[in-house]
Amino acid sequence: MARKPDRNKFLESLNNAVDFFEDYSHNLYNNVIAISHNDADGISSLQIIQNLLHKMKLNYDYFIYNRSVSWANYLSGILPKTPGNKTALIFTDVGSNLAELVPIIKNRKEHFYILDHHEVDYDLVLDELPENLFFVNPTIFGFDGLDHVSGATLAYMFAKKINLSIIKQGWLAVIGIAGDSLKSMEKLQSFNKDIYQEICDEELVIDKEGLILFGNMHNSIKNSLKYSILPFLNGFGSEDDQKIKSFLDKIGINPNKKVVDLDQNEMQIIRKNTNIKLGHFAILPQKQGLLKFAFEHAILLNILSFKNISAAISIIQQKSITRYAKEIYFEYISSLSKNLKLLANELPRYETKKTIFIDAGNSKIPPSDWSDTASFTSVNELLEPSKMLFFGGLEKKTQMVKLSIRCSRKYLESDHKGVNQVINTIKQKLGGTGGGHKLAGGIRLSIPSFKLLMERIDKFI
Ligand SMILES: [Mn+2]
Repeated sequence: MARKPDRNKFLESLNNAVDFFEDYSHNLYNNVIAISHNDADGISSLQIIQNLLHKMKLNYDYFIYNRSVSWANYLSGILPKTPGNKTALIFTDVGSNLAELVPIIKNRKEHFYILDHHEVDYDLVLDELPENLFFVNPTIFGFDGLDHVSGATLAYMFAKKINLSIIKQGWLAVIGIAGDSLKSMEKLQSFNKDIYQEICDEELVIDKEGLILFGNMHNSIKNSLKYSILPFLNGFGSEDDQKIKSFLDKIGINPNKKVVDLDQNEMQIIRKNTNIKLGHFAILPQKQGLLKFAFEHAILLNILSFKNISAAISIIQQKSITRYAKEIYFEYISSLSKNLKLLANELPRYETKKTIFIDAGNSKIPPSDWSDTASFTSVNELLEPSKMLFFGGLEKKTQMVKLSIRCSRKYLESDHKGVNQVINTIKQKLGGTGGGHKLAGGIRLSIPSFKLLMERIDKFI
């Protein structure tokens, strides 16, 4: 994984898939099924592919996969009853569970194109993949699926090779990048960086420099201090309006001024008095209000994907936000900042040499919020990045202990086991259900198993 990315080998595999798809779509395919993931990156990827299929005048259907059922179950409802090679399937931002998928694909005649940036769960020998599978995944060539290339970046690269005018849909790729990387734009690397540059050069997206208060870039400085989720500003986050207002009055900043309207001098003053940083963010010029801001647009899609997937798919095509979506967004952001404030200041914590356990079991944070609270704790580096975070506790409804487990990239760099490996070890030794990837995952355990885990936690890690 730490090996140097092999750009040429990866591009070769991408070009190979592109060539086959182009050839067959002229004379063989009469229908295409697009399947994507239920988050901002997945929905952006899907839109890019749909645009391409529309331009190619191909019939298509689309489906969203939320990983709650096995691929076998899911695909049994989607694949044609009589197998044939006139249907192609394109998976975007999903489909690297090859252990599950390869046996299914082997028994089908349809052609499968998988464009994914998640790590493969399988001892992959490229030459031994079924002939009807075109597998494009930069992580097998040493690229990082978060920092280097998003699902939408990959979909964009694929589609643009077939039809150059897809470049006009580049703003979709920027939403995907923002949603998956959760970083300001100057931190993009490799393919993400290259295509972001290209899309800015085409003026489809405008790159701006300013104070980074993600979650509320569209708002007044007063509200942004209160509801920024990246960074979460301990001391401002979820505090009383009056406290924030009087701070801004004291340093001579109009509390109602929009973050994007602050001048150099005002930004300088705010930076001197807080630890807010300057950075780059992306503006979508053809959209309005909150949707103008790529990061906020992506967060909205991530939220809607869980609550109401058809609203998510509809809003990515809209210029302006609906009242419904705006309310859901505000509710999400305000409870997240409230939860982060509780976590940073009040919740009981137990530390060992290598871990921090934060008990949310009897707190005001509902179990349905635990996973997102843990994720934003980790990306905000609110806790020592050299330790693995276990966040959760007793879930009253199920009488099981539910834990969200997170670690930072820094943590992995010093040769520690990733979250997925730790979860597998716990499952082997203590039972429970769960899974995840190297930075994030979750597990449910019985109360006695949890007690044993707490006693021996450093051994598991
Ligand atoms: Mn993705």
